[in-house]
Amino acid sequence: MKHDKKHDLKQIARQFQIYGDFVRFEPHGTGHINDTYAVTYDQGGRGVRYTFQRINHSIFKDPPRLMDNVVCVTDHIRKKLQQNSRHAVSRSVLTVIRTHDGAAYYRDAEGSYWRAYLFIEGARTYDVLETLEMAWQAAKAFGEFQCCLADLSEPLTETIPDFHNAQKRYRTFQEVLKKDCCNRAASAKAEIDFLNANAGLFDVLPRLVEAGKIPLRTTHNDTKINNVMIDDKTHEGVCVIDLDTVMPGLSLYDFGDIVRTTASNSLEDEKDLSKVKSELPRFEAILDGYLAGAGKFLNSAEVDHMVHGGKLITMVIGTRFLTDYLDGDNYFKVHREGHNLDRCRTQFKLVQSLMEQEEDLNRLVRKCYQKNVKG
Ligand code: ADP
Ligand code: GN1
Ligand code: MG
Repeated sequence: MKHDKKHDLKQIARQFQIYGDFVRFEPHGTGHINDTYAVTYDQGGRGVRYTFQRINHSIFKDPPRLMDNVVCVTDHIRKKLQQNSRHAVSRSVLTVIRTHDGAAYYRDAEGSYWRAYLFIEGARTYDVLETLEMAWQAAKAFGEFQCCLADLSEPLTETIPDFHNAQKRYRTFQEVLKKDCCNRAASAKAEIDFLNANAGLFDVLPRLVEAGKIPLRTTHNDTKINNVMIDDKTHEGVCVIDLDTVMPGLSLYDFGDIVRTTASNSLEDEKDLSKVKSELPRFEAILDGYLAGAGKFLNSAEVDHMVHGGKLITMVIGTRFLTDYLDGDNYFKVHREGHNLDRCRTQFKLVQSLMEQEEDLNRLVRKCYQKNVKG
C-alpha cells in the first residue's frame, strides 16, 4: 500500500485540545497500517510531543466505532491503573486527546480520520527485541493487558470482521491465487506449496471453540512486538499500543503473535533465511513473561495449545503477506519490490522451525506453567 500524500498536520493539530504553539511534525514508527506522526508543541518554552495518526480507512471501515472501542478500552484500563499502579498512568495507557467538539477523532475535508494521543516519552518500540529481559517484559505487558480486560463488560465492535479467521484467510488466498492478477504466482511456488501442505493447521482451533473448550475473550489481536513501548531505563513493557484490533478473540492469537515476532532474533522481512529460527531461550522468556501476566486465567486447553498458537498465527500472517503479494500489494505498506514475499518467506521459515522444535517447546510450556501458575 502506498502512502505518499502530504498532509497539513498543523491545520489538523489545531482541531485538538492542545495548548501552545505548533513547532514541527515528523513521520514516526514502522507500523504497516496507519500513518503515524510525532508532532511537537512548544508549551511555555518546553517541547512536548503528541502522536498523531491518520487511521487507515480502507482497512478500518468504521473509524468512529473503532474509536469508541479505543476509548472504552483505555478508560477501563485507566480506572484500574488509577487504583493499583506504581507508575504514571499517562505513560501506562494511551491517552486519547479530544477535539474542540469533544470527539475522539477529527475528519478532515478529504474524509481522512485523525486521532491524537499523548506521546509516551522515555520509551520506544523495537522491531526485534534486543535482550531476553525485554522479551520477558514485553510478553508480560501483553499478558497483563489481556488480564486487565477480562472483566470488560461493554461490547466491542469487531473492527475487522474475521480478522484471525484462518480458514477464511486461506480461502481468500485460494481465490487470489486463482486470479493471479499480477502474474506473480510462479515466483512464489515454494511458498504456495508450503501453505497448501500445511493448511490443516487452520482447522484445529475452530473445532476446540465449537466444542466449548476454548473461550472467546477480549484480546488485542495485534501483539506484534513493536506494539508495546519498552521503557528506556527499566526495560519494562510500559504501555501496550495500537488498539485498533482490540475485540473478541482467542488468547492464543495474542500469545501466537508474540511468538511470531519474538521467538526468532530476526526482522519480519529478513532476507537471509538462515537467521530466521525459533530460539529456545527467547521462547522461554516470552512464555514465562506472558504466563506471569495472564497465566492465572488461561484454561488447560489454552495452555496445551500455546505452541500451536505460535505456529498458527505465524502461518496466518504469512498467508496474508503471500495473498497481498499475489494481489499486487494493496494492504500492507511495502518499501521494496517483493517485500510481501520476503515477509511471507520469513513467516513460513519460522513455522518450519517451530514445527521442528515442537517437543522441546511443549516441554517448556509445561515447565513455565508449573512455575508461574501451579507454583
Ligand atoms: P500501526 O497500526 O501502523 O502499526 P501504531 O499505532 O502501532 O500504528 O503506531 C506506529 C508506531 O508509532 C508504534 O510502533 C510506535 O513506535 C509509535 N507510537 C504509536 N503510538 C505512540 C505513542 N502514544 N507514543 C509514542 N510512540 C507511539
Ligand atoms: C499489521 O499495524 P501493525 O503494523 O502493528 C497488521 C497485523 C499484522 C502485522 C504484520 C490491522 O500490524 O495484523 O500481523 O501488520 N495489522 C492489521 O506485521 O492488519
Ligand atoms: Mg503497530
